Amino acid sequence: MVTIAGILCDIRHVSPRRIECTTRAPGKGARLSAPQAGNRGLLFEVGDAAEGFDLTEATPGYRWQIVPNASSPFGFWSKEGQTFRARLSGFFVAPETNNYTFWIQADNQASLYFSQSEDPRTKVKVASITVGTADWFDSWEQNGSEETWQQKSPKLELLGGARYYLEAEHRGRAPSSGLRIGVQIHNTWLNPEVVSTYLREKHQIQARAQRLPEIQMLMVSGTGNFFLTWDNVSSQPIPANATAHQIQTALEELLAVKCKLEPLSANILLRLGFEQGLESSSSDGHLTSGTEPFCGRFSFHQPRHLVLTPPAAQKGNRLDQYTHLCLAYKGHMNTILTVTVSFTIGFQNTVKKNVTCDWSLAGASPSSWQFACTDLWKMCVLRSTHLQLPPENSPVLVHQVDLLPLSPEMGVFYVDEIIIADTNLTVSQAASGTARPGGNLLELLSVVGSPPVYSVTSWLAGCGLELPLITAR
Ligand SMILES: [Ca+2]
Repeated sequence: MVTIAGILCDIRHVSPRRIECTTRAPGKGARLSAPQAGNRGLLFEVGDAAEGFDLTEATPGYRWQIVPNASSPFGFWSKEGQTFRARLSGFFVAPETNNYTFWIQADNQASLYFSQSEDPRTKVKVASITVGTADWFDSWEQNGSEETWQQKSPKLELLGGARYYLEAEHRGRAPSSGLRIGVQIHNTWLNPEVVSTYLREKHQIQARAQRLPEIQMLMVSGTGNFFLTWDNVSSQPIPANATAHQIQTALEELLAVKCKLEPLSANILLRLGFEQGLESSSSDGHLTSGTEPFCGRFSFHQPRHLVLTPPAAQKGNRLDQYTHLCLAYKGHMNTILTVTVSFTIGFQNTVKKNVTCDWSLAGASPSSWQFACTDLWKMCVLRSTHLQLPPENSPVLVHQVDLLPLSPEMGVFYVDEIIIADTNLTVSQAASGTARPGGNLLELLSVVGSPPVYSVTSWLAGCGLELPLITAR
């Protein structure tokens, strides 16, 4: 059976290459002007339609051809520099009942229309790109306020053997690599093992979270002192008429990791715990209370360059007295700390010298803290070959110590408890006395109010849950 424009055509002669037939009178509702399904391939039309004008047969330079693939023919528009408008239209016959997705790819603005029937009048826009893309999965889809960007259609349920009208429009300037329409069939046995040209769609998932604090109301009545308890850790006595700041300090104390320095006899020139900011140092890293510190509540994250300036550094501190540099660290294995010591030799000598040496931080791990000391005098100054050794009894005065952590992959790196002292020492964490309410690390805490009612606002690190109540006794 042969139909032309949906009208039955009586066959007069059939040869392997040719069918001759005569159409019957068109019935009511026949669409004679619209495209009709039947041909193989798609109709490709192009013309130099100006902005805002449709592409029709009357368009200057209009031409057409039937193309065997769902793409513009190669070199379709030869007038270089000329703006053009092109269209691919035709029918998609679903090879089986399944879900399909249509894609477009073009080097300039393009849109794809699809009709759930053969009728072009019911076409709707299913995909569009506002600028060119080099490949099928080049760009993330956007459906924001500013622009719609959709290189693919929604998933369409199509019936096997049914014919669907589709049309793609393309605007650009010659020379152009044209427009392509792609079809993706879902629920298929075709996979990367079977099809060498298999393309994997990429997905971008954007997640947003709103972080809210935990707020607890604390009511204190009576006179004398009371204690606050959180996670079985109790505070120092707090007066009943305490200010919000006093309450805050007491709670922060509960959350701090307690540490012990040994030996007690050690003379300390500089101790940097990052609890009060950078103190006598400068760096490009940042203070954080969002991860477990070594001591206190804060540690220092990702310093690429940390400059330690011991007190009275203008005059200098005697390196032969304060020989040891100690610190707690957490980070990538094989982290090396490059230490530069700036110093002068002798009281008269005003020429500053630098000596740089590497300190390999043994046993570094991104999950646990280590504490270690090095002898700057032995490791850096005495070992330095290019340095003339200072004469006996002539002091080496240190003005500045620069730390540059070097890691094979500069991943996580934290430091805490940086100490310059006269001897090898250790800082160790106390086994108890640190509150982690409900297992949570608290990044930030603030207390407002006045006796007898206070409001305690807690920001949990890493979006923790289940913060138990503070109790007052
Ligand atoms: Ca600290």
